[in-house]
Amino acid sequence: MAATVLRAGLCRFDGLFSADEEAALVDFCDEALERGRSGQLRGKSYQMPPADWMARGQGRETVHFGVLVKCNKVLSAEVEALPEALLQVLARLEANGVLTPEQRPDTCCLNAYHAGSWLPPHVDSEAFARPFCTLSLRSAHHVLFGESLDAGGQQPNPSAAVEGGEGGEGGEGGEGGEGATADGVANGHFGSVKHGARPDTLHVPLPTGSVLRVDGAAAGPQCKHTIPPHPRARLSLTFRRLGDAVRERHAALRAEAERTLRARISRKREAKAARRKTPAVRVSHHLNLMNGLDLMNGLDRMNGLESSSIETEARP
Ligand SMILES: O=C(O)CCC(=O)C(=O)O
Repeated sequence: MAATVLRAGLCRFDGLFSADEEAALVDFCDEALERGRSGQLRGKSYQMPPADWMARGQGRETVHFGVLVKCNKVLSAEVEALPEALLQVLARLEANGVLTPEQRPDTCCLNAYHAGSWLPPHVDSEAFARPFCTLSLRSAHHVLFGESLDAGGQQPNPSAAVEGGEGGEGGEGGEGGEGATADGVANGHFGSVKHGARPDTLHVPLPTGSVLRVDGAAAGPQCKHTIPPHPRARLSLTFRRLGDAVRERHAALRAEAERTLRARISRKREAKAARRKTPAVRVSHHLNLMNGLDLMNGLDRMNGLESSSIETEARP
């Protein structure tokens, strides 16, 4: 395992997973996506961006574990818990000192980038504690960090001149520069090259199997990060820990929503029973008959719940 400090707060870890383990993680991601597409995942775990976002490449399919993140907002909707495969990844990160037990993430966002898609500059929600980290899979790419990134520069621009090479500090080339150059997609083949030339922009190659830990100033609020367009499909797993206050607030919101839902069901049944002039069936009996998923789906339909978000920038 090798750790490379790229800038204060930014460290990349390589060699944490064997080739077989990487392949198994890719399979896990593909299966999760397939289950999401076919409606087999809980609640709102699976998210597909709107068609117009997809058309302009600003989109990625996502599967959310632990918490739903939509437009960089943390929402209280029902999603899948962290599965065993991801808990094992976290155990590996911990065993190798990437994260301490106290920093252990309780959420993960699986990002599935299609060929050509990109992620606009953003600062991860303040609802998440720092550090957080991202594991790159399927194909190598790079991420840009800086204070003056802008989304316009992320549009593919094949005619852009290659100036400044990797640009910025830390242009180390990763696995022989695979992420940026192996298939002819050097940084300069996209508009992102102009950001690469800016002194404050850092290009960080992301070889497959690498884990990038983001902390301190690199995690915002001034410094943003962005994924430029990439011609090949890529997967990433972003692990983050909800801040304590946010976790408590979300638990309270869900409890409140559950109480409201129970009261609503009770009122409906009583009204129905009154219309039939028969004794009301006790709501507790009805709720016992509902399985957990019905109840959670009911909760998710409640408006107040989903509007409960904490955010900095609503971007990706
Ligand atoms: O795909 C990546 O490497 C970065 C993902 C990211 O920035 C995010 O999920 O907020």
